[in-house]
Amino acid sequence: MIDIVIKNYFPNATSYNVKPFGNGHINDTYKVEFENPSSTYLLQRINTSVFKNPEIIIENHLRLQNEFSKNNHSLAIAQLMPDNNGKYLYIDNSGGAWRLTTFFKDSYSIEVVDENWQAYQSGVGYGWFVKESQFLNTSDFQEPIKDFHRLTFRLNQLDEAITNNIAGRLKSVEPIVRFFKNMEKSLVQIERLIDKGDLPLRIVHNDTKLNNILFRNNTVVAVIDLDTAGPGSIINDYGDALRTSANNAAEDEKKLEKVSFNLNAFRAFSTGYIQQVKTVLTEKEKIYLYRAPVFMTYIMGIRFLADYLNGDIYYKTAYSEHNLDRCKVQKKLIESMESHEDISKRIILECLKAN
Ligand code: ADP
Ligand code: GN1
Ligand code: MG
Repeated sequence: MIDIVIKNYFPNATSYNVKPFGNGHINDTYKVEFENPSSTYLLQRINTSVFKNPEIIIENHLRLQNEFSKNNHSLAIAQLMPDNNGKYLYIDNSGGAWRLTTFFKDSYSIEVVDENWQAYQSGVGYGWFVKESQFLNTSDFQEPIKDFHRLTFRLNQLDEAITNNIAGRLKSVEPIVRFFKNMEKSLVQIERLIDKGDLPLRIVHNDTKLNNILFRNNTVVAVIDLDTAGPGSIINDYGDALRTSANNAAEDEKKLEKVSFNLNAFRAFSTGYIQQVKTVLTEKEKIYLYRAPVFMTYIMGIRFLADYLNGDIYYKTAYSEHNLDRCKVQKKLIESMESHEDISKRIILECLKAN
């Protein structure tokens, strides 16, 4: 199959090397390398159980591509490449949806920050993305997944998973379910602020985990994985980025004692991010940024939990307790973030005051 797909983009190609690539939880990703002349691309089969209308992803990506091409940048997003018929989305005979993009050579992504510059550079990357998107009209974009970061939507999904208990796993996770249920009221306020427009909708990335940043040597070179980019709150991006960039351990770490909020990484990320977006932020956004890490870590925690209860139907998992391990990490991280919230607020203020 993959050869037929490659032929669709490169009808004359004879010699190339194609191999699975990356650590994403959603799409199937391949690196395609040609010799003579040497060139490399990233080929992806879009997960259409997750993205029911992949055309939306392509339209949003092309809009971003067009906007970002207006200025010269030291940072980049991947460019969509047309197929042999000039189309950016290719549907194969079995209904698989494919896209091809440029590949950032000699770049790498990471799963955990172990040096502060990595957090700083990620902050620069994701802040740059929002800054460069500031003049885009949110109504020109469609949501690739409706209500993607809407807390009440995710809470309803969790409630449904609890009621149905399809995989028969509820009994074993009751204390964890209670932890998340006990917290929900304290977070719904953020959603109300978004609904009222107090926290504005803008074009944001919406999937700012650490491994969606590409580094070359010690510098950020690209912001990738634009599948969910579209209308959203800055709370989504800032919070979700810190969920992975300011965790001392991996998203699925089994040894929970390793999981804690990395305050130095938080400071470094916030410095880079706020440098970029300072002039773009509204006063209300500045006030509520501090709550974003807990808000987004909570949303991911209940999504992993719901998927565990549903029998692992959404995220790619490597073993049967994988989603539960991910959920436990989010819980531990929320506890650690909350105990650092006062100092986090002060750090954000310092970043906002800095020149
Ligand atoms: P998923 O949606 O499944 O997370 P991604 O688009 O994030 O898929 O790609 C998976 C991984 O592939 C990334 O974490 C990164 O390491 C690598 N990758 C993605 N796009 C590129 C690119 N344009 N150039 C180089 N590496 C890339
Ligand atoms: C998925 O595609 P990937 O692996 O970057 C998910 C994110 C979650 C993340 C958790 C479309 O991101 O929302 O935060 O896993 N993307 C989608 O690791 O659901
Ligand atoms: Mg990704």
